[in-house]
Amino acid sequence: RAAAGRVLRVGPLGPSLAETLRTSYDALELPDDGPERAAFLAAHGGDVVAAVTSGRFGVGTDLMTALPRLGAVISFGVGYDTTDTALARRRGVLVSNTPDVLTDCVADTALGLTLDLLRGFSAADRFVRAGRWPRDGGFPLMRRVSGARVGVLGLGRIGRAIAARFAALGCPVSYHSRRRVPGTAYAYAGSPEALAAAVDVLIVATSGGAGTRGLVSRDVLRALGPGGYVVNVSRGSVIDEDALVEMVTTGALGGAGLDVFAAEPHVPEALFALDNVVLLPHVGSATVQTRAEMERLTLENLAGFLDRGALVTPVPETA
Ligand code: 8YV
Repeated sequence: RAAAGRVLRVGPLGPSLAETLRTSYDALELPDDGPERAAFLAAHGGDVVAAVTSGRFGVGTDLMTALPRLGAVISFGVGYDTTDTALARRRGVLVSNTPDVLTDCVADTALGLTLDLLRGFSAADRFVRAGRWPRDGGFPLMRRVSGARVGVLGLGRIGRAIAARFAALGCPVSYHSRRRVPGTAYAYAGSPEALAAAVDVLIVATSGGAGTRGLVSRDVLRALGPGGYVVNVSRGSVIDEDALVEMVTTGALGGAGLDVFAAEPHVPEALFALDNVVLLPHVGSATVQTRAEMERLTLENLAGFLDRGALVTPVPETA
């Protein structure tokens, strides 16, 4: 084996992945934050060569510092903003994620959230279940999706899959990314604000982390306006959530479809009573098929590191 030492599981992960880590790798399990964790790290921190985690937990600065022999952070999921990649790079710690295998499911989620938000399907379902159809007559008219102007913020792998879905609905698609993406026919907007001003629906598909925190600011939401909608399948941190809550409540923003939130699993309760928002519990990649692929890729990265000292899908920062 290229790396002799213990595997550490950070965060619960899925039951089947946790089971494999326990039975095939005799993995250690990081206790919840508190005195128990400190004692655990003092006893075992020096044995750990690989940590398996997810974007929800990650290996941040403090934990990485407590693992002096760490050689790899293997993250389940495409986003790894909770892992300190700058420190990892300085220390020569490799980091992997699970790209590509979840692209279609996350793009499907963006499409589904948009259809639900503009057409009011979840709200209409609540209307029927409450027995209101015979009492109140028909449901109010909603907003057409086909042909609506769609802006994708972050035209990476997932952003492109989202764009292709909306292009198929006859929606004019434009985008903003840090850089222009060569070889696409979609119109480029020079800033998030310019993009928001030009579209009916703004779909957030950037990566999370410090570089995109608050990118969808109050000004960007204002540019979207009362007739505009925002959909987020990225990270809650990308949107100014306080501004969003205020603006969907007052009608300064038309509506929001959200799969991710600033402080998951807590969702601002002010949103619960609103019919112009659709709220999902971070299910972008949550299908049996995709989660199985993510798990397979996670275990391939772990085996690659332990056997050959190489990851299958390293992230660009530490590749
Ligand atoms: C999570 C995600 O990884 O891939 C991502 O970045 O946000 C999800 O797929 C998954 O929920 C496990 O935390």
